[in-house]
Amino acid sequence: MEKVISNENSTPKTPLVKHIYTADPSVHVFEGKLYIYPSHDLVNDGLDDGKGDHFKMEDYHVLSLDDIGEPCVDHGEALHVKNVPWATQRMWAPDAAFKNGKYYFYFPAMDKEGIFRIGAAVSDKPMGPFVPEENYIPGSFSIDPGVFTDDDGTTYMFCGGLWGGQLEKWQTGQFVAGEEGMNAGEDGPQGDEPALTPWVAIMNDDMVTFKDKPQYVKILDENGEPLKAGDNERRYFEAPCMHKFNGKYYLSYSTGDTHNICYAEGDSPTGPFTYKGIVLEPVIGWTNHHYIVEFKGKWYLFYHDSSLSGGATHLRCVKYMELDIAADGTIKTLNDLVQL
Ligand code: FUB
Repeated sequence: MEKVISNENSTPKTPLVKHIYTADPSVHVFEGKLYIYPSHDLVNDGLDDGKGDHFKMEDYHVLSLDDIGEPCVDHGEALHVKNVPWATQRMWAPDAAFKNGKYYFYFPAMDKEGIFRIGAAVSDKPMGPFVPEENYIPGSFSIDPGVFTDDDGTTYMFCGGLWGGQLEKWQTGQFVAGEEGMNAGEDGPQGDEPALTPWVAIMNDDMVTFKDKPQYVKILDENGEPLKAGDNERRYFEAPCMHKFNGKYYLSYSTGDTHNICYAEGDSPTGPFTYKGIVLEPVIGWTNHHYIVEFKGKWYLFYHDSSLSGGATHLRCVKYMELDIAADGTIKTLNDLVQL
């Protein structure tokens, strides 16, 4: 693996690295450093056909920061689709975890039937390289695995994405092919019907299988009713992330076509969660995807935008900002209003 060290110190609202395009950050404190697990956007001439074909994503690089403000290190390729026996394409937003002395890397990819599944890969080191399992995690589907380990050691995987992420296709419990791209939402609930939500599964101790079938979480409004499918400003779309603050659990996520990062609060990691507000307003580019992490007593939001490529939706760059969280868990809304 070829290591590249940024020649600039990391600063808020600035791309962590500029020699490759990165997106969809997940961030963990391992061995006292911040390890960033992003997607890797490759240059692609394909037009945005609404199906996600403009995203050319076939491998992953792991980044790290010794400390906030230090230059970012790119540890090189950690996993490539060509080495994953069951996967064919679309290595989208990943996450990682540490247990039993091993590092686990989780990633969505399309299987040989064009269905998104979640894969697991293992390494002795936080930066990989990661050795993939022969098959995807049995029972997994859709995109954007977000992994959270609670103080009691239980690890949860949250997952799911609308439209190109195929969450609408699983409402019967089986994959049902249907509309694609921008029209995929027509296969899901509409208007006042309850919106779709991410699923959660508890990981077995082996960290590569689930204890039980995934269950959909509940995201409720201020009246205790499920958020509605037509409530595009607040309903779940993709990018689930869980953080724990003062004993409460916070599920944050992207609203997709309205481009917000929102959050909802619950008393248990499996919910129900009640909608609280916006963490990050829309950024340059269509997608908005983030991670919330505590490091050395401060909270940070890692996110991406398309500023480095001058606005190309499929060529993004990971950045960070410090988060302001009040004692009651309320998060102050942030924005990154880049002028291109
Ligand atoms: O990077 C590909 C997809 O775009 C991710 O899986 C979504 O979260 C969105 O950021």
